[in-house]
Amino acid sequence: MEQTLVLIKPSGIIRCLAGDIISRFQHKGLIIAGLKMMQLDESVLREHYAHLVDRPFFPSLLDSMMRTPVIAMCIKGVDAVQVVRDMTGATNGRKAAPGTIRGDYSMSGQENIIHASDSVENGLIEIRRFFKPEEIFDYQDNTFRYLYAPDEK
Ligand code: IDP
Ligand code: MG
Repeated sequence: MEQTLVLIKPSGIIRCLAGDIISRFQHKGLIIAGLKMMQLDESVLREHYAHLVDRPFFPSLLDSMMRTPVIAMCIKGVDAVQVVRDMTGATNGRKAAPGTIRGDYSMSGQENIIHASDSVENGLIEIRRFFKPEEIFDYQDNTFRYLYAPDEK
C-alpha cells in the first residue's frame, strides 16, 4: 500500500480549510497514518522545493510557505499518490478542475492550499523528510476490508 505526503500550506491554514481537507481524504477512504503541525524553515524548503530554487518566484514561495505553521500528513492507501494528486488538482488553482481541492479553494498558482507528493518515490522521500519513523502509525488494518476487495489490497 502506498504512502504519500500532504502539506496543508499556510494558504490553507489561514483560510481555515484544514478540517475540510482532512475530511475529504478521510471520506475518500484514505488512511491518515501521520499528522502534525510544524513551522517550516528555509533549509527544509530548499530541499523540498529543490526543483524550483532557481525560479524567479522562489523567494516569494519561501515567504509564503513560512508565513504560518503547516499541517503535515502521511496518507496511506492503494495508489494513494495518484489518488491524492487527482484530488489536489492542477498547480494553478484557476486551472484546477472544480471538485479538486485547488479547484474549489484556490485562485492562485502559488497560494494553492496543499502540497501533495508527485510520485511513489518522492512520497517516500518526502515522508522521511517531514516525519520520524515513530510518528507514522499502523492502526487501521482492520478497516481495509471495508475499503477494498481482497485482491485490491
Ligand atoms: P505542484 O505543487 O502542483 O506539484 P510544483 O511545480 O512542484 O507544483 O511547484 C511547487 C509549488 O511552487 C506550487 O504548488 C506552487 O505553490 C509554487 N509554484 C509553482 N509554480 C509557480 C509559479 O509559476 N508561480 C508561483 N508559484 C509557483
Ligand atoms: Mg510538486
